[in-house]
Amino acid sequence: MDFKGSDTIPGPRTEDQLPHTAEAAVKIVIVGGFGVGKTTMVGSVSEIRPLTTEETMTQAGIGVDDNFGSDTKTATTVAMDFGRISITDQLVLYLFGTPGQERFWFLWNGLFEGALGAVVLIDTRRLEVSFDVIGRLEERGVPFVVAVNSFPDAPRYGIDDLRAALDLDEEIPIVECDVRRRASSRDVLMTLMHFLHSLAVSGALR
Ligand SMILES: Nc1nc2c(ncn2[C@@H]2O[C@H](COP(=O)(O)OP(=O)(O)OP(=O)(O)O)[C@@H](O)[C@H]2O)c(=O)[nH]1
Ligand SMILES: [Mg+2]
Repeated sequence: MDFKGSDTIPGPRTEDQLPHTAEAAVKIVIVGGFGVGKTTMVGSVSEIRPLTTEETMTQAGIGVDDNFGSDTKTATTVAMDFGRISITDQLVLYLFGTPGQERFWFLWNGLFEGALGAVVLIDTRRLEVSFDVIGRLEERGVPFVVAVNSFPDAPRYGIDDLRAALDLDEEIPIVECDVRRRASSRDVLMTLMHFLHSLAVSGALR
């Protein structure tokens, strides 16, 4: 078949192409309850235009969906967010943000598949959601760090109090962040990478 006359299918945009020096790619999931800032984090840190699957929150969701903060929030993730960040010239992270609404949590198992590690985003106004989230990661054996996304009106707790409230082992890093800021989101990912590295060195990484 002669395709000479056909329109050329555009290739990937230059900024979307992997650096030719990239040697390793790692899958990381960003997980947490409804509206904690997962999509915002993937968007702020991604070096490619992030893929999002957000749908407008409508009246139909009232009584079905979580509605915390919905006076300011108009969209919610229904499948996943996807982004990419190069940590070094050789190491690239692929970021998968999970949906926060409980009715979509069944999708998490697929998203956890092959993940080397996770960021658990936490809003201290709704700590209770984090118990389920952390429980699921522990069940799957996915190592994680906890990042507290500091909303202005959220109660502030010391790291030790948070560790106790979430029943986290001593070695699991807990950091504060503002996911709207690229540098802050990047710091969280660096914390996770250092944690994964320490697990690998100690032989604890499965
Ligand atoms: N003030 C403040 N607002 C934030 C912060 N992080 C996120 N937001 C806002 O909070 C809202 C929730 O962010 P999303 O990124 O949609 O949260 P999500 O976790 O992806 O939500 P779901 O996909 O619905 O679970 C957005 O309107 C953000 O702009 C923060 O650190 N401070
Ligand atoms: Mg989202």
